[in-house]
Amino acid sequence: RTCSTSTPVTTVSQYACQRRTTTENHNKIFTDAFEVLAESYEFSEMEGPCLAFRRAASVLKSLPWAVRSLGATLDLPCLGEHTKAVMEEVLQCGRSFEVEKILSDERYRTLKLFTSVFGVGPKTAEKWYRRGLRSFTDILADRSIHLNQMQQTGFLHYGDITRAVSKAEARSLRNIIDEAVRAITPAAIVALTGGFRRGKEFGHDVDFIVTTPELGKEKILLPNIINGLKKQGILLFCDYQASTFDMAKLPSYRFEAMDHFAKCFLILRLEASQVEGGLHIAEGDSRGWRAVRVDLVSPPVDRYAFALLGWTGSRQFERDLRRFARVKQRMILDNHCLYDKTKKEFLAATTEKDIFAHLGLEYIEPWQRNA
Ligand code: 8DG
Ligand code: MN
Ligand code: MN
Repeated sequence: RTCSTSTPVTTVSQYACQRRTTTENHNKIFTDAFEVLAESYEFSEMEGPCLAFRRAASVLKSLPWAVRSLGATLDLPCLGEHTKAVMEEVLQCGRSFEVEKILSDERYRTLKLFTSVFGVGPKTAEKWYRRGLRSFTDILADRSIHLNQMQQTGFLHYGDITRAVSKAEARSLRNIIDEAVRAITPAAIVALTGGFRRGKEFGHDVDFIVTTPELGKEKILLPNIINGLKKQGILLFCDYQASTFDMAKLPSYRFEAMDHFAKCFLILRLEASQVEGGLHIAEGDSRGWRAVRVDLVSPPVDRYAFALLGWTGSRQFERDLRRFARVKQRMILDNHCLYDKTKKEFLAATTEKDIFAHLGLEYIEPWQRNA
């Protein structure tokens, strides 16, 4: 390439938190391929290449145009040799042979299948694969395998849980959670978060933050909501994790660490009659209900902005927010707080805008965080 002395009109940042990424993806043929490669590296516990492909996918997702030649990618960050080789294949043949090879690989297919069950992570999937198991029938027929409660529920509601949740279903669930919360304390705060807050049409679950304006009162919230849902007869599964949050033990230096707020991972029974336009279920399925995954997290209200920012995602956006904070600002950001290592102090925030401002970042709207 001939070297140009003029700076490009638009530079794309290597940080997702400095890009605006809507749900409109003009480069799906590439990003789908990268996602397969990233997942395959994840199954092999090769974090470096996995992250490299996730970053590359994220950069392409942020572009308001479709890449039509490798030449068009010269000014883009995070695209390495391997990434470009895959793109070249896709540009020339419409598909990547490396990706096709992975998609037909027995180990990849099996791990993908096993991890699609709620409660089965890569470690368990790997263990089952090494035992020679290849299908759900193999697993369920193997009497030496003990399935925990989460996995049993995962198999029981497999079809429903692997089917995407629609926006209409998310709205209906919001009403259900709203009602359950209001019955406990009318002043409670309920906020939709996760992918639906980012404007996605479909999700694998629905995520909510619930808290109370009065600090400390949020403690009674989740146990009572769970009870209320149980009484309504719509609680199919509940994994409740009590709070381990302790302001004195912050900040956490662990990257991608789970947060310490009280939370629960639920499976709820959603009635068709409660969903405008009906359920998003398989054609020909005449049941009047479906099972759906719902996550509730309950931070103390003074941690609300951090929890909201952390749970809105996307995962790649979160990763880069933290990386940006660490590398560019010498700050530590997590779901609980923001710590300035230079000033040796916590930075207060009541809104997401406060946090972006502390980080020296332009505010990015939730629907622009689909990195
Ligand atoms: P989807 O459900 O539509 O597929 O996408 P999503 O809403 O972006 O993904 P998610 O898996 O529901 O996660 C939403 C955000 O929550 C994501 O940015 C990661 C964040 N998150 C935490 N802590 C935890 C946790 O303990 N478990 C899970 N599952 N997600 C968490 O900050
Ligand atoms: Mn979600
Ligand atoms: Mn979730």
